[in-house]
Amino acid sequence: MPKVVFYYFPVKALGESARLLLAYGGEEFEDKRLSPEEWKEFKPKTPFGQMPVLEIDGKQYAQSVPIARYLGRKYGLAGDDIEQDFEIDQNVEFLMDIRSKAALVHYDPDNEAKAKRHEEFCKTLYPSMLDQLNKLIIKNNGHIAAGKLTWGDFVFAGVYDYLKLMLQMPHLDTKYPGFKKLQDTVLSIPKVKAYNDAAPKTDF
Ligand SMILES: N[C@@H](CCC(=O)N[C@@H](CS)C(=O)NCC(=O)O)C(=O)O
Repeated sequence: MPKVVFYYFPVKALGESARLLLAYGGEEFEDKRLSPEEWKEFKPKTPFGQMPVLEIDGKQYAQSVPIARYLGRKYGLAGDDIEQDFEIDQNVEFLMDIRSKAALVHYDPDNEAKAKRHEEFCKTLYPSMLDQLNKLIIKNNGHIAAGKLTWGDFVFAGVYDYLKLMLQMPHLDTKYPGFKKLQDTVLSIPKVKAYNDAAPKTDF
């Protein structure tokens, strides 16, 4: 059996998709949730000085979306052909675009600029992007792409709470019930549920 170690901070954010996928694949893995001190020591040993990092028998895999794509392929959660593979990549990238915009605001250290940009994005950006995402999910029978369960759904399920936090939209579930439903679809898969029930509870 390979030795699998997954390294991330003690939150879901960009790390949860891989944890959910490893659980789906029935992979036994060490779920290393590093403290700031541990991270300081580990950072120079990672490919890009960032986490998440997946390690399989000593080989490191970095970047959250490529890790999810890799695990998805391994566990039969890719598209049926290159057209579907493209669609999954495309729609996950769009989800990540929303995350990047929200992160610009969330991590702005200047509170005044942060409030101003949030207001601007709430008017000019978020509504159309979120509507577009909602339409994609409706068109794909409650999934992010390809009309079926794929690794892209795990990216969505893993990052959704973090997205709500960064968008400052705790009530997003009410406006777009399909978002929560998609997260629940993934979290209710028996092996994923078993992982999730036992995992440390974090807000995002
Ligand atoms: N594109 C990368 C971004 C990774 C990233 O931003 N990681 C952050 C945590 S979410 C990090 O490691 N921050 C600590 C640091 O840069 O020292 C991915 O998707 O994996």
